[in-house]
Amino acid sequence: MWQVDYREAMMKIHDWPTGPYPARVRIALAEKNLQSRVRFVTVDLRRGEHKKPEFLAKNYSGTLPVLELDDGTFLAECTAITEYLDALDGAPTLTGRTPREKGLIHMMSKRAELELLDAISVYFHHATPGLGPDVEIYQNAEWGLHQRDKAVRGMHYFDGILKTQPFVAGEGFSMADITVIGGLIFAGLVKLPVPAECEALQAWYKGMLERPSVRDRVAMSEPTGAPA
Ligand code: GTS
Repeated sequence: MWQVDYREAMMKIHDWPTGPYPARVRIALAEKNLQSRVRFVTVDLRRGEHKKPEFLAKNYSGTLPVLELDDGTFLAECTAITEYLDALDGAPTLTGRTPREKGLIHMMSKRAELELLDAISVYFHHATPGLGPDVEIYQNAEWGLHQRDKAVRGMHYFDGILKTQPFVAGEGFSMADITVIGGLIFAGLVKLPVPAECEALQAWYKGMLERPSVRDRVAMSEPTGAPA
């Protein structure tokens, strides 16, 4: 029986090029040097395409990004997709090599979602016009503002972490850094500044924005003129 060789097969990513969550997977792809193995399919968030039945059949949660494998498997959730991409070559660099590294990276990435990125997302969808009235069918501004304040506290937390170590989960760049980067990309989009006193977080982010995987994440899916 013919079997897909996951180490070689092409993949499809359903995403929105400038989105903060899609950025996480794009950064992971570039860190793993997998860009040439991927085709991007744009799902128009502002038109609510991610809430239509065709897309919900790919991801029940109705969120981006989604990785589609050659055998028809759909993987959602940035952490799950990153784990998959990181494991493909048998030499994980983003999700940890030792049990201790894996545990720390998972914990810090989850914390970056809870305390920063997801909180900013709730603020965006509830306390700002978000994706517009056709998509934002339920809004709770009080909850959104509460989450905005939580995100600012999260910035102070990660600033404290980065005062004591070079990366979010320790000595090396990992999925946890990517999640905080996603949070600060979203913060920039909703004009929620990193407090001036969070100097370690600001300095770390400046360095992160210079990493090629972060710098080139949107351009990754732009047409190159090469035959499709
Ligand atoms: N937990 C999910 C993950 O980690 O993948 C969250 C994904 C998510 O919220 N994605 C955003 C989305 O689909 C994409 S973007 O806003 O960053 O471009 N938002 C649309 C919505 O209606 O929630």
